Amino acid sequence: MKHSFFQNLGIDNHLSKTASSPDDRRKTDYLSSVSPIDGDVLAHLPVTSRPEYDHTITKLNSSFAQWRVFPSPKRGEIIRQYGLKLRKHKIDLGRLVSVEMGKSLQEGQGEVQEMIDICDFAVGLSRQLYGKTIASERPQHHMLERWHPLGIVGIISAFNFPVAVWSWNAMIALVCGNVCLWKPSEKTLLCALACQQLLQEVLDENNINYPISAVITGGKEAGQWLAADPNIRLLSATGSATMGRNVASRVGERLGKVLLELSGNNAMIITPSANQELALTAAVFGAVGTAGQRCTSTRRLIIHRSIYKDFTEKLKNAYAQLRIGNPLDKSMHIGPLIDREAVSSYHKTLDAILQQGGQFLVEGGTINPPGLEKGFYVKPVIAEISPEAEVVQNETFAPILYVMKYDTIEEAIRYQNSVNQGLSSAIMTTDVQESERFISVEGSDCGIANVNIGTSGAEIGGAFGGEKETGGGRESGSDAWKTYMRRQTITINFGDSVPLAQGIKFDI
Ligand code: UN1
Repeated sequence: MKHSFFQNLGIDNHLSKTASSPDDRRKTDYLSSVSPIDGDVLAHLPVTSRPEYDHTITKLNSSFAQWRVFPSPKRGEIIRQYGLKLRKHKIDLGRLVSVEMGKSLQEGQGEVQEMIDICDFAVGLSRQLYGKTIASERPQHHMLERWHPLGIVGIISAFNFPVAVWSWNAMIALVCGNVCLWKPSEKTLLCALACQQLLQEVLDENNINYPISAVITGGKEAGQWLAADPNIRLLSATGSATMGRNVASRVGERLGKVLLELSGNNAMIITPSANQELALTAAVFGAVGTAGQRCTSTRRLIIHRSIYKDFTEKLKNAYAQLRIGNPLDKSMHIGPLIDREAVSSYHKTLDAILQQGGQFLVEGGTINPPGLEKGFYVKPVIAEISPEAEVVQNETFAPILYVMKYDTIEEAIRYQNSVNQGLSSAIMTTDVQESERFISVEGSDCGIANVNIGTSGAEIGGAFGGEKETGGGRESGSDAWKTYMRRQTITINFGDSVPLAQGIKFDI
């Protein structure tokens, strides 16, 4: 595959490393970037060595000393320019996301739009890192709460949102005055190098000659370096619950800070009063969009018994219209899964569905679109199954949708909350009591609870993340920025004595 956008994004020099001599190859480990569209190897990229990692940490620590004193609105100005750079390269970067990750062109560009949006948010935030003044109980004293940056923020990102999720973390962390070290998924390295390159261009244009962001390439081991390293003052990790557990326990050993955005197992409740057309579109996009590889993908539909038959028929018809194939072809709805391993876990889940008493309303299987036989394409599946079945409790990153019946709203909410994950949830209803119930304390236990929209496709303005095995972290908008800063409580005495709090007397 020849792609001019490699050049436009300034990453063709990385590609030239693919041509390194066999001797060079032996000296260094390489990771391959493979397009899931057709199995084409796009690049072989050298893995960061431990000495290189240590060197990067030293450099970032010294950058931090400079960046933290660069006034935050000025930091915002750098991010503003990065947003402009992204606007300029939206088509190219979106295309790279599609080629390397396999999502549709529209969704690839949507991801870049999400980056642009978070840049805009971060620019505003750079003038709004507000602290507090607090009344002191002591005479002639006052208290302040201030926010300071942490230092190096480590970011481990997943393949499914190879650019947006990094930017949620990095743009906020940077305006807060941190510097960032990014370990992208080893499956989407070119995307990371392109984002980094565009940021570097902005720094060069502003004569900022120290790195505020760096990328390391590697697998699990590199992730463990970050987790074990006390220089990483916050480690934000997006991925599976298994990865999150590994990372959190290592960071926990050193009593460091983590921000986790892990598995989702998102459900939509479809009530008798729902607008069924709206519910159908939201459910189908939620389940098959990005080939079911979003943390927010709809995995479960909890449908009221009275409309179950009718609605599942509509679903079956809708699934029959879906076109699976090259995501660069605008007429396709569904692109490939990320790799062979993903295809095999899809198949394992299909076997488990049958073993656990489920039955398929829409059957699965692999497909080989002509000319793309080395890609990783599968059919989206609908399975009718008990909400208690074990397979339903786990997230499979594939377009597999479970459908189940409910009788009362209490029961529906109980099913919705019965899994170990707690990222996103939705209810389709025009009944105000039901919707209020769903968003009340007795309702959804997820970080995201939507009414009459699907489980995926969150805007950047809200805090993004979830409860339980989803990890509890919040990224992106609202006041998620506070996680990237340390809070300092300050008490100032402008009097001539030292009165103690709680009325304690201490005379000398
Ligand atoms: C993810 O899958 O990790 O809400 C992020 C959404 C997107 C982000 C998903 N804005 O679906």
